Amino acid sequence: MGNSIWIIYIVIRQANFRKNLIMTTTDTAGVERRAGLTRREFVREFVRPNRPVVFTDLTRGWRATGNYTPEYFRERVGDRTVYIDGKEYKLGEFITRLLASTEDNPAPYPCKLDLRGDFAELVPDVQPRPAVMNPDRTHSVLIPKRILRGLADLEIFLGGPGAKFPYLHYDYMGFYAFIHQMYGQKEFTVYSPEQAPYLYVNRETPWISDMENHQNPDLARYPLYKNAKPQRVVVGPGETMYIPQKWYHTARSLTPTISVASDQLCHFNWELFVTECTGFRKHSVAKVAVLRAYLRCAGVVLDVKEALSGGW
Ligand SMILES: O=C(O)CCC(=O)C(=O)O
Ligand SMILES: [Fe+2]
Repeated sequence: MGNSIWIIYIVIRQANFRKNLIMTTTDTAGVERRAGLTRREFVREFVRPNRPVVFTDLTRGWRATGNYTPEYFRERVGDRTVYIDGKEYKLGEFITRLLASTEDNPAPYPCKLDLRGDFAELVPDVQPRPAVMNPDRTHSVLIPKRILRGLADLEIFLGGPGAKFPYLHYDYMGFYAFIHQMYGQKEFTVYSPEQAPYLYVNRETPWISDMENHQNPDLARYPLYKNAKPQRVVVGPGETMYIPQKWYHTARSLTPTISVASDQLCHFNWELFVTECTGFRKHSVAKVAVLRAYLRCAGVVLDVKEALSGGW
C-alpha cells in the first residue's frame, strides 16, 4: 500500500519536470553547521530549498578520520605520480612542497587523487558512504557510459597554505558536492545561483566565471561584482561542506589540507543533469531531444526503484 502511494506520487510529479528544478534559494542566511540530520531532514531543510550546509558528523566511522595526514600519504602512496596543471610530480615530493607552501609562494593546486581510477586502494578508508548522500545515481547502468566518461566522483585534494582553487564555478551537470575535510582548515566562498549576473560567467560555459583573481577581483574591471554576496565558511577536520546545485564556489587552504570530495546525482538534481549533460554538446536538435527523452524516462524508472527501496 505504502509503495503504491509512492508510485502514484511519482507519476504525478513527473507530469511536470520543471518542478524538480531548483526552487528559491536563500542568499544571506549564512551557512549553518548541523549534526545528526537524517536523509529526510536534509532533503527538507537543504536539498529542496537548495541551501548549503556544513555537516559536522558525516565521516565519524571512516578509517581516514584521524589517520589522514600529509605524512600518511607520503608513506603509503608517496612513490606514485600525480599531475597538477599538466606537470608531473612524485606525490612524496609534492607533499614536501605542500608543507613548505606559503601565501606568497603557494604549492600548485589542486593536487587530486582519483580514488575510483588510480588510487582504488584508498577507497576503503572513506567508507561507508554517509546515508544522507544516498540514493546515488552516478553509477547507474541506465546512464549511457559516454555521458559521464572521465567523471571523477570520488577524489582526494591535497593543498598547502595559500593554495587556491583556480576558478569560480559551479559543479557541471548539477552534481551535488560533498567536500569532507579530513585535515587542516579550508575556506570556502559560495554564491547562490541568483548572483550569477554579478559573477561574469562565461557565455558558452556558464558554470565557470571568467573573473581573474576571482578570490579578490579587481572592481574596476568587474564592477558588477560589488553587488555579489559571498558567504565564507571555514571547515576543519570532521566537517563536510555540502554545495547545492548551481551554487558558485571556490576554496583556499589556510593550512596544509586534505579533503575528500564526492558527488551525488539523485532525484532532485536529475532534471538539471538531463538539461546540462545534453545542452552544451554539438549535437543535432533531434539527437538532443531523443537523449533528453530517454534520460527523463530513465529518471522515472530510477524514481520508482528508489521509492521501492526506501525513498529519495
Ligand atoms: O576543495 C576545493 O578546492 C574545491 C573543489 C571543487 O570545488 C571542485 O573540485 O569542483
Ligand atoms: Fe566544485
